[in-house]
Amino acid sequence: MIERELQAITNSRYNKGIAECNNKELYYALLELTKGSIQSNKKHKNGRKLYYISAEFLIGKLLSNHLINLGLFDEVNKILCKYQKKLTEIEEVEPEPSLGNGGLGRLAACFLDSIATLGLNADGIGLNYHFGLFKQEFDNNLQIETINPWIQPVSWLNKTNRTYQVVFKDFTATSILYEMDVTGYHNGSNKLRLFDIQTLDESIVKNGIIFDKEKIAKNLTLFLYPDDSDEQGLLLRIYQQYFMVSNAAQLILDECREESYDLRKLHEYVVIQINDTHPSLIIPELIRLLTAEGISIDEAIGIVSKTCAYTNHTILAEALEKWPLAYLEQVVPHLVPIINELDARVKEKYEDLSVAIIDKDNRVHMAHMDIHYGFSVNGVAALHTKILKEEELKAFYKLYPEKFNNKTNGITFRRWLLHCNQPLAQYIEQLIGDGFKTDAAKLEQLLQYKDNKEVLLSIERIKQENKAVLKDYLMETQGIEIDVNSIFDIQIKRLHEYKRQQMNALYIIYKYLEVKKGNLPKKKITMIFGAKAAPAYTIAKDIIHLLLCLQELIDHDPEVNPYLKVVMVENYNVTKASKLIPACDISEQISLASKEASGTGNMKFMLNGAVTLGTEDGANVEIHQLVQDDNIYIFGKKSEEVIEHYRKADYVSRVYYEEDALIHELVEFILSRDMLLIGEKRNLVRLYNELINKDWFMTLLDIKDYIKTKDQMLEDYMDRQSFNRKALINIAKAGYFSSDRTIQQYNEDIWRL
Ligand code: CRA
Repeated sequence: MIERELQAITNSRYNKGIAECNNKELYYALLELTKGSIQSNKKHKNGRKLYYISAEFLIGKLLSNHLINLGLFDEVNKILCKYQKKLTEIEEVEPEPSLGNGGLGRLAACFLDSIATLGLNADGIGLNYHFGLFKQEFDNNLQIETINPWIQPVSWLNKTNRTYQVVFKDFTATSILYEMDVTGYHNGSNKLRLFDIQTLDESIVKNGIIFDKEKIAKNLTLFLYPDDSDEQGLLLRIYQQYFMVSNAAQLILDECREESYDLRKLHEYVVIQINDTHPSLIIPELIRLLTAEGISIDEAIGIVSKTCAYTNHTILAEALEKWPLAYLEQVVPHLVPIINELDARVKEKYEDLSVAIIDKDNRVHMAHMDIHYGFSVNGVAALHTKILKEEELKAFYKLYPEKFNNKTNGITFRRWLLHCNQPLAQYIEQLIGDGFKTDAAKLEQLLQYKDNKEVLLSIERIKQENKAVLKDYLMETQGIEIDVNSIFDIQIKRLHEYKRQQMNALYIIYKYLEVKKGNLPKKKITMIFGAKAAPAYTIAKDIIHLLLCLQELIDHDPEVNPYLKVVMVENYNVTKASKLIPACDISEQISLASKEASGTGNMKFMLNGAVTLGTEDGANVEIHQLVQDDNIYIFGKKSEEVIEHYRKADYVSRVYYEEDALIHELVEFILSRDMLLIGEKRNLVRLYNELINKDWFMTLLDIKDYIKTKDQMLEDYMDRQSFNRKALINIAKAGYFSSDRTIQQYNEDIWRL
């Protein structure tokens, strides 16, 4: 049946049969086939509708994802096999959408998958960035940014007729709506709705990612998170945010009108989840639009406050958006009176100025607006929500204890197990049946095999297969040779000082020096990194430089390279994550306690049988509770202690550097002769100084415990059976981190769809 359909498509498109088509032709044929199946699989949804508004949706490639969700994956695979074609090779043709940056965007994508799977009435709303997040290349051991074009004439995007006018102070933009289908696992579909500006001009981008930031009509939807290190960049971000939410608000109200809903009862029909503060301007925009309908400002504020809910994803001060009122005045002056009114009401009611929306420097605190004028505030892991309540947002928690709730993040098991690790998924199915595919908690049934030698050995063999696949992939994509008989230690995530890739780099230096001294590891270690640094984040780029220099140093040192290998994966993205995670032994989750709101990579690794090396931070805390001490390696200072250091401002990294001989040696190595021969002096010196004089994220505080714990872990790895047992227990306990569970909780406590 499917075969005949596919045959018909290749015939009409290319005038040839499946067998004669190349991978590219087959990709487009499958795209057409899949789109057709989604259409026939749509289900009518009613009831209250959720709009999940987010600046990012890091959805990854979609072909296999849709095939799995539609229940067509195995059949299509079989058909392709028959003609000696491979789906994995066909998939290579598909460009990965560049609509996200990191965890927040990937979370939004996992959520859309679970929302559709649970059959909830909901759409995602965002922007259709043409180049999205930059593409990373390495040149001379430095990160270079180039454009990441991903939109093709035929793709998963469907152009609609919907268009809106978005009024800015200096011009009026005309939008156009694109949509992508979001399929649920064996259950209907929803939509991801992406707004674009009609006047966009891709040709204004020159020299990598440089463009004229003032030509808003031409640049508005070019990039996700354009450089905001200058005033023009900041203004552009406000233009983008308002464009996103004004379109969203108009769309939401239109859909209500289409159903003849009474806008005065908006909250009965609609709930809006504000994903971090990028979409926060939806609050004043909706109030503005409702008052334009003749609703009083009092009533409009009341309606919106019952409709909007806010998710906080970070406590890092620099990520909590505060827009100067003067900038809003320049871009969207019509929102300013409303924001002033919202602020005045807060100031009238509460004396505590720390909860004001507009501060004494005339900056608008977006999160404060969300909390006062939304009905729910949630953090993304238990520890994170606790810190919000007790520290960061304490003053707000006192005012509105009932609004605060925790929703520990989750991941979709369709992509992060069924698709990325088919051998493991099939093996689990053999052991416990396929119930875990719809009820992730069933993975616990694996525990009955935790002492079964044969099962443990099979788990090890599957990892070994996955390592071989990764080896081929790295050879093909970067010409890098890795040893499948080494221990794979992986840290993949955005580059940020709080995530402490620099601490891992110091570990590399430590191991390098150990080998030089003749203290050889029992087994070779391959340390793999993948990370993009924000283009204007200098120290993050210096850390990438350090890692690339260490990679080169070790590659060229015959004394060390039999024992140690460093690999920096270029342009880390969802596609690469899905090759790296199934092959991993040690999952590095080493952020400074209190700083990583949740992390979701930690969950993906666990699900694929990697053991976590981590701090008591974010969702690591919950992983620890689930797997217990024996099956995780925890090190470093706890969040209370870290917070205390910040409060007292008493952490001085130089003291650690001066008083500890080992720390001294490791840090000094950054400026050693060998390193200066390979690297750029300017970058290395800057990073060295940062570590000694600032070290805001306390690398030197935790480095010794980190080294000790990691060495213990490497030692324990040698007892294969016992380490495989840890892997199995991690898989068995990962069910809690299914985004299906997270979404069920959002729906029960917040959305009530
Ligand atoms: N960077 C957090 O730092 C968290 C994700 C998703 C982040 C992660 O710890 O897992 O959100 N925060 O909740 C963020 O983007 C703006 O803040 C992230 O992705």
